Amino acid sequence: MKTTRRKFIKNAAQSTALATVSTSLLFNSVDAWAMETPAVQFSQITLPYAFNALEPNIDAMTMEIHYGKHHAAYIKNVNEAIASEKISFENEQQFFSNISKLSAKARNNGGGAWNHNFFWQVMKPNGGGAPTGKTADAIHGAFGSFDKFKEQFTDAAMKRFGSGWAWLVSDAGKLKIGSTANQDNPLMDVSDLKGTPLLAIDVWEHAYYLKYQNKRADYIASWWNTINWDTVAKQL
Ligand code: MN3
Repeated sequence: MKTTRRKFIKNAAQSTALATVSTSLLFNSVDAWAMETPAVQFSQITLPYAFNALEPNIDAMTMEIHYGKHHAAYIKNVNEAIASEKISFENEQQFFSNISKLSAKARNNGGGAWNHNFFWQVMKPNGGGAPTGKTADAIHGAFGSFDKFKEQFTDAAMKRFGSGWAWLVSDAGKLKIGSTANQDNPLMDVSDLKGTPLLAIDVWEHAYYLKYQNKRADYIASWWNTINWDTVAKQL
């Protein structure tokens, strides 16, 4: 995004320069401006479906509070941390791969901001079932069968003690299942599990307690009916 913006400014400067005499002045000021590239900012994606669209698997009130309160707060708080701590990383990738150098506020809220944007997109109304095409091939290749994959992923989600996430990642082309605590994710330098996230489930109690109370297993079983395999395929 920044490169694009910088290019745009350069292009604008170049075309302006053709029509003006103060070419060098203009270029100097543009270069000075471009040196101070803005730090990464997080923004909340628009939820790609209605709050009630994942019913009966995930209830509307949970979605409304989860998206509107929890996720919105992570976004606000990470951007506050970026400003107040003068964090200068230019993009999400740099931000997460240097997370060990940042504050707990930046780490927890940065993870929360990114993880939920991803989570909303790996779900859809009338989702679920088994993947097809290259996703099916990759899963069968790595885990033997879709059922074995499902079992292993569910196990990771069940065994994450306390709050956290379970993930399917591609680590240099190798598919792996694991989990992270709190709002950590596999993009973070502090994470044992590393790779490009393909699929994730939020197992914080706020993700399911209103409907499922303490029954995390029931939530996970229902969540399989929401998976948007198109999103998974796009990350592969
Ligand atoms: Mn959550």
